[in-house]
Amino acid sequence: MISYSTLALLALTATALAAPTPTTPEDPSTTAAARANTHTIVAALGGSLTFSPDNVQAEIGDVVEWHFLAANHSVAQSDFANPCVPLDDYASSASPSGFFPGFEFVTTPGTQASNVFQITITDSSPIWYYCPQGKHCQAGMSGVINQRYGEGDATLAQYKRNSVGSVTVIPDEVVGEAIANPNPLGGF
Ligand SMILES: [Cu+2]
Repeated sequence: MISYSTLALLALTATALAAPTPTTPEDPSTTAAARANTHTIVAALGGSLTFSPDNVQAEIGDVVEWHFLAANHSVAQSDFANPCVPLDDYASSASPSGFFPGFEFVTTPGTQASNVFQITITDSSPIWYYCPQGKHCQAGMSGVINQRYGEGDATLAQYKRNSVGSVTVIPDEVVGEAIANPNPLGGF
């Protein structure tokens, strides 16, 4: 036999089950909080032989996107020890491993090239790069992503000093691809 108190408990349970779902939003997940960022680097801002900014800290999963102003610049990966030289160009490797999207960024004064170049950061190692046009690298047109700041670590300032006496090597192979500028109306 079901007592009155049991029936009351069942009714309470039914009420609780029928309660509306909470409408307050859940806390954002850590995945959403760690959403990837895009870091924009501009080549030849103000006509200078520079990348701006030339020293970027990026998280794994972030995108680094180079934009190019006049007249004809590009970007090639190197390493710290061999400034202005493509990564692996000096080694016996059969194929280059550093990025170089080619000279796909020619543009006229006052405009930015219709193409950009992107990489996605996959680890925390420093990435050194330079402009392989003419003697731009010797003039300081180089940069680093995720430079380390410990005692004795390689610095961009030292890379640029070492560049002065180096000879620029244009990569003999395109590695990576220029893409259409996803934000052509963005100014700098
Ligand atoms: Cu250049």
